[in-house]
Amino acid sequence: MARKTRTPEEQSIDPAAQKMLIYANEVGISTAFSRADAMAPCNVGSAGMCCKLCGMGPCRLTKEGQTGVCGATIDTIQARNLIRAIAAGSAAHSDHGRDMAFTLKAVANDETEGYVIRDLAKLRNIAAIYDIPIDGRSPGEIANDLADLYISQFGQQKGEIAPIIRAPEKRQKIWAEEGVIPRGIDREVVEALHRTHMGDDQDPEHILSHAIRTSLADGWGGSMIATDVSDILFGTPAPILGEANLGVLKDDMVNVVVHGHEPTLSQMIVAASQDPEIIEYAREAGAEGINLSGICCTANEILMRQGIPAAGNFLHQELSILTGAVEAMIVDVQCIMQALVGLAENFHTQVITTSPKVKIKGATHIEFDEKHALSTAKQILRVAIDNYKNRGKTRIPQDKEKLIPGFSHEYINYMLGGSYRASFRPLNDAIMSGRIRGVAAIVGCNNARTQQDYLHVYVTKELLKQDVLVVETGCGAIASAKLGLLLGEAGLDQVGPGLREICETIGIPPVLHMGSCVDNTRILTVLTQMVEEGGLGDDIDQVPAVGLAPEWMSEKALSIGAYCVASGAYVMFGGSSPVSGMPDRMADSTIVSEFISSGWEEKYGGKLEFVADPDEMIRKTLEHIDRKRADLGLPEYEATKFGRSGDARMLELEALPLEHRRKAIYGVAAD
Ligand code: XCC
Ligand code: SF4
Repeated sequence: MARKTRTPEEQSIDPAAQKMLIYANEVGISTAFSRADAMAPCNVGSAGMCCKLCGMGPCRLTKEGQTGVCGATIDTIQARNLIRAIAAGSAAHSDHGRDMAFTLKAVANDETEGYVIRDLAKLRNIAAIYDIPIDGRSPGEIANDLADLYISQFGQQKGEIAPIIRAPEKRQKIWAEEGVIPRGIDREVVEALHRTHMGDDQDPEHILSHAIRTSLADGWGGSMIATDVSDILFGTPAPILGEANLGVLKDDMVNVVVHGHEPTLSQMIVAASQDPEIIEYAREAGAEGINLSGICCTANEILMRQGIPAAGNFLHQELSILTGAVEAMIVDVQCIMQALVGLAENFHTQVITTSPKVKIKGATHIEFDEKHALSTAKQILRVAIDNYKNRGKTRIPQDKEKLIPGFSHEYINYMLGGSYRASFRPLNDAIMSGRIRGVAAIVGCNNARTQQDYLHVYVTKELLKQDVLVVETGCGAIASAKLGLLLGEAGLDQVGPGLREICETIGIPPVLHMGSCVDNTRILTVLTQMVEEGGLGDDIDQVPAVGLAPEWMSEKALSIGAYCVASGAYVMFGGSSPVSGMPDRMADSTIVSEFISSGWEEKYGGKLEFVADPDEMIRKTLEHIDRKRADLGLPEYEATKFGRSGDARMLELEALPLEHRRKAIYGVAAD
């Protein structure tokens, strides 16, 4: 059956992307968008009905009651596939965290080139959490101890990983009772692989309990370590003005795009690009200088710390090369399409791999290590500059939007109360009064099978109208950025009146960009702090909040989803469900899909669901938020109750006759 080929407008809602897709069609170059159209996903595999764990398979279970050659049921197979994906996601995030911890150790011992400890306050705060002595000690000594502690989390064999103590106490008790507190990060990932080897764990619920443990090793382990160390070394983000979309590329400059995840590389490229010697070298090559931009989570890392523009999210990686204006795309780990190399052959772009873990056939490999970080970064930039003369015709779409990213939990704390009264009290109060109905974290990837950015932006906009405060990370945040939703007060005409009042009072955008995907741990920290502040229950599952990943595609997203559920959140994924099961059964009615929803909710108060229809996702979000409000005894949300303070209220009062005005202000008709 012929597949439907989508038009560029159907493939992406982003005008810059549409322009590049029209060009790709004209010249007959394939992209992830066109390849997705040309190849239908395997309907057996996508529903989680295929097992290829041993040489007797792959076993395709397409009929009711059918089992694999070994007798494995559909439920066991789906549970095994899901935990394997979660383990891979947890491994990816955590290995990133491990590299950060090793970098911290090296910086503490003066073994690196170019890095410093930039955020002493964060170093001291984090060290204090773990009872690492700080008084009278040098930053290097403290950092060395913290690095040792963090490095030991990966290979720890027994006990509990240290960052777990940062969760609400009640949550820790639930985890202890369920026996899911990770012993060591690597251990849980290895055990997930062991349990799913042919002929091991074949009880779906038992397998999925370990999936929770494996995901917790990510969220309250590897990812949290990654965020902590990134802040310590490169600074805790605070709001900064940035720009996003392909229009950030420049015709008269050497365009260098950094793509991937680990800030160790991108931060050093930022530093090197500002080096006078490198700028001079670019000028000698006939360019005005070096123009750096980012793709994917690397973009978020440098955007929220230095305001370096984001060229785009996941599906923009190929599109940026199609502009013909990119001298070099520098990649490290994760979410890097192999197609980049073949695509770049049509242009002058050099794809440069830098991680000892990632090579792509045909790409230039310049290995990056912290001991020679700055020199290597300069070497990479010289390769890019040397390539400037090979540039042909460019077609940079002039689309870009401004944004204000950088809402770390530390900053949110500060912005709500200033230096002296930093606190989450105003946020809790706003939720308790009903000005803010609840909070939604809208995170995760782009997926070439759905219209790029549509689901992210649609769900975000609808929830804002309903007075739901939105926090975002990853490619979802860049989607909102490109479409102008992270613009501070400029976007306030699109939000509900109560939320608008809060945003105007505090001076924040209604969508808070909190960073990259490992920074979803910032959301865990915010939720914990909201609980500790009081008034919203004593555990995360009581907070009127949901997590949404409307366009998910990566295994990391599944790991994030699972640890958020384990932390008490209701999490919904859009797109297709890897556990939907038999085509002749109703979706979401398999034992596994039931278990990760109502089964996990019974244990953890959070649940994971795959909801393809965005309106359904919005409906369920609001229903959940309202139910949590009711459970807390908070007033029912009323759409028109708030939004009258400030200027609007004053104008209204002024319009009243004097005696009515006094009554309105003082409650009595004075005089
Ligand atoms: Fe990758 Fe982190 Fe997904 Fe974007 S959102 S496509 S994982 S870059 Ni994390
Ligand atoms: Fe088939 Fe069982 Fe082997 Fe899986 S483990 S491929 S179900 S025989």
